[in-house]
Amino acid sequence: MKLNQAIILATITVLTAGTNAGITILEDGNSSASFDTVNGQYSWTVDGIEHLYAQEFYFRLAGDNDEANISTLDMIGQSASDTNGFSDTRLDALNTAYTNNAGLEIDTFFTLRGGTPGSGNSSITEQITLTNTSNSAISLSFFQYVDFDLGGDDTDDWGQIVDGNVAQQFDDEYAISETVVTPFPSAFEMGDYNVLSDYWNNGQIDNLNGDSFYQGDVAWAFQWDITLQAGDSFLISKNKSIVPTPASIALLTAAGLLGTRRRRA
Ligand SMILES: [Ca+2]
Ligand SMILES: [Ca+2]
Ligand SMILES: [Ca+2]
Ligand SMILES: [Ca+2]
Repeated sequence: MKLNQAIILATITVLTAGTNAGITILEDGNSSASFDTVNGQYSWTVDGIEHLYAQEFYFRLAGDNDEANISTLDMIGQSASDTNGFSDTRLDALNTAYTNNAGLEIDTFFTLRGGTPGSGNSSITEQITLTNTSNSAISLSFFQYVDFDLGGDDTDDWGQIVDGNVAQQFDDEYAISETVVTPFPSAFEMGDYNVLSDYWNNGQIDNLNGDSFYQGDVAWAFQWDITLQAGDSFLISKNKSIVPTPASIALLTAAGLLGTRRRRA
């Protein structure tokens, strides 16, 4: 079991007081999404149900010995906005830009679209832009790390990577699907959050191992290996959707997939 959300919130409050970390809460329809400037997104609630433990972005420049959270870069600016005021006047989008002061800029843009109250549906679109403002090429690996605990618990979840660019996670009540619209990831990994969360800040280079199935406290990551020529930009575009799933269908699907894996083992 992991720390519950109450402890996480208390920790973030302390960090806020100590390091001037900002917290932004987006709201739309039946949903809210919360972000802090130290780690990234730490909450996604749909009809009051918490589904997300963490989503964080990491990078490793050529020559670095480990991956670092993009929040270790200098923040250029951050702004939340209302992109659908005609239907819901609350803030639903967050734009944050970072720089390493050596020509690399990383810009993240999240847009939350909640469903109607009681529907259990919600989606977030994400665009990450990496830009080289220097006069020489920059090579780096960029990582998205995400740990959903669907329905607020991690005990009944399983997940898979399909076709190298779609991550799916299920329990008996909910499903989350993330599609990397563009560009195709260089690598992926579906596994236990204990394993994946140790990749970052562990003092060594880690690359994702291509595992595509896990049952338990599921987490996943995508990796992009990039060389940005002078003046170039690299845009990563992703969509995430949470939907409720009829228990019978989810259980049948899980049973069928697990049966297949047993025969192969
Ligand atoms: Ca709005
Ligand atoms: Ca669950
Ligand atoms: Ca590492
Ligand atoms: Ca999890």
